[in-house]
Amino acid sequence: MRCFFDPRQLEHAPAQELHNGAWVPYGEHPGRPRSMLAAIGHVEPAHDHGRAPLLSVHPQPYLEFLESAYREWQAAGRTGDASPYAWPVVRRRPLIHDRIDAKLGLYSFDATSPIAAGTWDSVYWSAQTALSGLDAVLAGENAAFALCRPPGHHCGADYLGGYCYLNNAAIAAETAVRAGRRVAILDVDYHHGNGTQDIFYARGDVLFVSIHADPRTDYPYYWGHSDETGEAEGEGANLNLPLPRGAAAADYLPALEEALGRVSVFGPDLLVLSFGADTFSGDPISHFRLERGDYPGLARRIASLGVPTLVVMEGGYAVDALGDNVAAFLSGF
Ligand code: Q9C
Ligand code: ZN
Repeated sequence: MRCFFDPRQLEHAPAQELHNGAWVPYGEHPGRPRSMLAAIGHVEPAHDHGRAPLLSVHPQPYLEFLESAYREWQAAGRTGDASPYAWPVVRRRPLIHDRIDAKLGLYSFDATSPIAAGTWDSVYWSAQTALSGLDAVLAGENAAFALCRPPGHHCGADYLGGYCYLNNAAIAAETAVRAGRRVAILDVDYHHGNGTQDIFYARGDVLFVSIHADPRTDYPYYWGHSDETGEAEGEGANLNLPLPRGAAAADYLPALEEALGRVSVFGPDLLVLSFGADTFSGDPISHFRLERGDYPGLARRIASLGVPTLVVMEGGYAVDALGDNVAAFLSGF
């Protein structure tokens, strides 16, 4: 399978201070892509598609914020990485904010996604990697793998969160729609893809289906419930299939059958698959029990739809096992 990755995606490297004053890499760190690169072997660099496809999902002021946030944080005399800590809660009146501290809260929904010196370059090239993988599928490949990192499915059109800054899967999906494709998105990361859901929630022309840990117990808590079915034109084009903690392959497969059934009825000619390997039993922040040996079969079942598929990398934090788990999954295509 053709795989895409750009070395600039390694530059995002936030650091976290422990209670004893030591600094450690932040939870989503460059060791993740390094593990995947070691297992996959051959990757092709991304082509630069410019900002237009990013702007098809994210508003210009949000992109300007992402690009300038670290510089503004430093200019305000702050040290370390820029990270939100105060939010305009619901029903606050809209204000024009200049202060970086206020903008960080305005453009985020949680505090898990610091902006470091290399963040903009990394998220820009992560999105370009998704677009480069899409090119391969549009050109006739049955499947391609976009090794996107940082991941994307938690961020919405104008907010970051959950280690995500630009929604790579949404950017690829919207670009495919504008190329005339009928697009479904299937999200099999452990966590609900709240940002992707939000971006397409009122759209009937793009189907979003997600299998994930029940948000009553797991992040992102406020989205991913089974009664979220879409709104307006998008009513019925959103399907959430939450599973309880502890779910293993035997529990996962029926949900996958239901998801694929809905995808089939929708009749896409292109599938964007948001793939997270944090469903693995050994994942340090997640609670499903999929094993490496389960991944090829899951992928084969998805591939059996016969729909050209762009696999977009999302989460997965068992770093030593990550590369081999991803390679196992890709082997099923
Ligand atoms: N104790 C993705 O998988 N919560 N993002 C961290 C850790 C945030 C996961 C709490 C999890 C975000 C793309
Ligand atoms: Zn995840």
